[in-house]
Amino acid sequence: MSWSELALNGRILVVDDAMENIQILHAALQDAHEVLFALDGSRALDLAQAQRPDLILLDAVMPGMDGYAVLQALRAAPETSGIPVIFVTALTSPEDETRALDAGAADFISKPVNAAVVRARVRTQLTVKRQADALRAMSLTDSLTGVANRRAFSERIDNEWRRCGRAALPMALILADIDHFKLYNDHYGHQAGDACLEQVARAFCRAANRAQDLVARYGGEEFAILLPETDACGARCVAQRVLDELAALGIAHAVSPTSALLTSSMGIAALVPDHRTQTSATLIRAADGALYQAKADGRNRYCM
Ligand code: GH3
Ligand code: MG
Ligand code: MG
Ligand code: MG
Repeated sequence: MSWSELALNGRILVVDDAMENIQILHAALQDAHEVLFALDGSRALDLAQAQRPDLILLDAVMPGMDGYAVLQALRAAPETSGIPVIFVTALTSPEDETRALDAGAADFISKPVNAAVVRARVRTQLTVKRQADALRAMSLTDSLTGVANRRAFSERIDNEWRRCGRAALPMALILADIDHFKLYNDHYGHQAGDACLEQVARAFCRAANRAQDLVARYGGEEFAILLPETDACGARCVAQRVLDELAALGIAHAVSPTSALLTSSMGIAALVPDHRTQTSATLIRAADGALYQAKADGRNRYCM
């Protein structure tokens, strides 16, 4: 099996204080999975953070940080809270098993392990994980344009609001609304309107192309571009690129009162979040006010 096929079958982190146990589990899994291992709890947490495995096989009894403490720490960090954990342990009383499941373990395998049982239980958990990941991705994506949806935007702006606020970094928001889109639909039809939204969304993504930028469909023909760690000057630069990208698309809008091409108006807000006394609604309100101004000033422009 090639490396990429192994990656398809999931990355598994095996945690056990006895190398012998790691070797047994590794032998059972290595043909179909990429296997990482850790000999203690704190190394396991570091690896989980850095490598984001799809599944963790966790020994319950370890010196220092035991399996329950590791599980608790995994659940507490947002980056690792979604990783399923199977407890692998010689403690097999119903109390032990319930305690592991109550702590948030997805499953429980007793030692000495049987390779076929390990493989079957791992497959089940990886399937569940894959479905959960797909469902989450779907719940955060706009189905027409493929960009983030309003829910994803709300999650992200609140996180960035707190993160940039704590670090005293600026953040910016551009709210964009397509000009005279109702007339576009009326003239070219709703399907052409849909195709247009897809093209426009891609143009926004080209204009805001850093890894931390987020383009989201905010409403019907409204988009939000969230620019963490960006000041007013950087945001204006992105807004100008949006105007240029849309002009380059050259989508005809024969019945627009303000331009022969499809255009967008934008409102920009940029500030260092005062996250202790205000919420991200402050930023959205400011961008919305500026958007209103851009419309009033004649459209196909940005205001701040
Ligand atoms: P303005 O320049 O003032 O923004 O005018 P507008 O016509 O764009 O504004 P208005 O809010 O009156 O109309 C928005 C239009 O966007 C109406 C609606 O049919 C269209 N729209 C919203 N969502 C979709 C969609 O998913 N597909 C299509 N094709 N049209 C949509
Ligand atoms: Mg042990
Ligand atoms: Mg609108
Ligand atoms: Mg509009």
